[in-house]
Amino acid sequence: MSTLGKVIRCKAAVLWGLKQPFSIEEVEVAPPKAYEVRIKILATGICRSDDHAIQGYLVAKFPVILGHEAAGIVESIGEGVTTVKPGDKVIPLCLPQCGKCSSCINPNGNFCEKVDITGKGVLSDDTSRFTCRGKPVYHFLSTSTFTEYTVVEESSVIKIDAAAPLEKVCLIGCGFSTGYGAAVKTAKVTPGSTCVVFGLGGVGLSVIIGCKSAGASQIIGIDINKDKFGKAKAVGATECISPKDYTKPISEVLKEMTGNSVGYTFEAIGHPETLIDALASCHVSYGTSVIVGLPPSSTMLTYDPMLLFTGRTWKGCVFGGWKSKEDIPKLVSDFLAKKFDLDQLITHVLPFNKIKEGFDLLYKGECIRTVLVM
Ligand code: COD
Ligand code: ZN
Ligand code: ZN
Repeated sequence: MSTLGKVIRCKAAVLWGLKQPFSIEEVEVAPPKAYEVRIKILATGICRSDDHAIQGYLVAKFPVILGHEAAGIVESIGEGVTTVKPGDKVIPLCLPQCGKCSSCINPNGNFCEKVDITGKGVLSDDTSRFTCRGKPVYHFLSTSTFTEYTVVEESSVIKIDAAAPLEKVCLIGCGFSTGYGAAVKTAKVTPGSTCVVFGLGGVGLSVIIGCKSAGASQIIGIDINKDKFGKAKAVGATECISPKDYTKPISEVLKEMTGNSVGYTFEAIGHPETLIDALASCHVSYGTSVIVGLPPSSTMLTYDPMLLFTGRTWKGCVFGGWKSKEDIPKLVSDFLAKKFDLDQLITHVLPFNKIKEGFDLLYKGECIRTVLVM
């Protein structure tokens, strides 16, 4: 029976309030309005930012359906939609590309002003497409993928190659692209260079994959959890160290280890102290440090301006610096052409209704990426 134009009843993981457990509920998903797309989600990764919303570090409106790193198939489209059609394989975009705002029209910007970073939780007509037990349930990062069906705006979805395995390329929707792009797109790591990556979670490992593919000759991974070292070396780190093993500042340790040649550092933890450590660790005059992790909102940094005065470059990037609509299909093609491997990042695959176990793995530091399959 066709679902076209009808409300779909399906399973979703609803979070009723801050720091609450997920509740698998039956929700109603309204048909897409004009310029909207309803997607059947088939695979969704668990990203640290979903937990940031649970803990309140990232603002969300409750009750909410979290999840933003996913892949699926278009079920139906609203009036005026031209870039996708029912049956297309797609990736929802937690960073939209509207094509019209000041970031979108500049070749160097990607922070589209349609991004829902302030947690409005609604689509452009200021309403939600989800209801549960008679109450509206809000959207998250314009995507909401911890559900069998979701509705997004056309600016928040892109068609990908029909040959793409959805349970793998879902990582291109956030974690992989964020880290890989920080190295190859934002820092533009040069061949033969020395790189240091702070934080060896899924994002940090993706930075390492980017540094390696850009031809870096020395890649040092840093983490306080030594269990992360094996995987980091498997994806390309040449050495790994824990700051806990040293009494002197990590910048001094790195200077000695590399003969004072650190060209690039990346912070993929999201802590104020390690952001400054990463800045201080790149070369005094030609080093570049890239901010990938984001500390909890309202955090302020204090640092010695001398760190920048001497010539260092301090850069940030969202989603690796990629323009999402333009670049995601290319990243999927590069994956299909075996230019990088995503298998090493996927440590666990669980059925969707085991979402709580997936988050437990994240809290215990036992996974790189858990992918939930519907
Ligand atoms: N020193 C060294 N390593 C540390 C320290 C420390 N003081 N504290 C924690 N770590 C390590 C942990 O042991 C862990 O291995 C790693 O840092 C962090 O990994 P994960 O698995 O928790 O997180 P990731 O890789 O999934 O995500 C990291 C981000 C930095 C991207 C994330 O936390 C974040 O800040 N997100 C918001 C910013 C963003 O752009 N996100 C992408 C869009 S959702
Ligand atoms: Zn994410
Ligand atoms: Zn835009």
